[in-house]
Amino acid sequence: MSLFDRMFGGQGTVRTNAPSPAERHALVLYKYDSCPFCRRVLAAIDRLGIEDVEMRDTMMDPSARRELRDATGRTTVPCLFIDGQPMFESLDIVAWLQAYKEGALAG
Ligand SMILES: N[C@@H](CCC(=O)N[C@@H](CS)C(=O)NCC(=O)O)C(=O)O
Repeated sequence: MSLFDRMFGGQGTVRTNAPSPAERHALVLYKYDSCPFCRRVLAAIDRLGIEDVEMRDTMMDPSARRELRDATGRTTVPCLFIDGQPMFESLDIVAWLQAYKEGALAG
């Protein structure tokens, strides 16, 4: 493997926001169950067998909703915090989880 590959993650590609297979990430999902976009993310978590996601329900728990608003200025769900950084958009979240799982399996 070249020095470039060792520094930047292989195959000459600079990887910035890609999930790292070697690390576990702290994952916290803000959601509520009747939200169809949340259900898309929950189904992906289930299908992928990802177990280490802390769930915060913004419908059942007003303090979770406040936390989300205070941290991001928004109350939109789903929102996945990855090591403290919020990611909105269910399709982006599903794509990230998929890549995380593939990395975790490969690593
Ligand atoms: N395009 C977004 C849509 C998210 C969305 O519209 N979520 C609704 C619940 S179904 C929501 O949180 N609405 C309340 C708000 O934006 O404060 C996604 O795919 O995640």
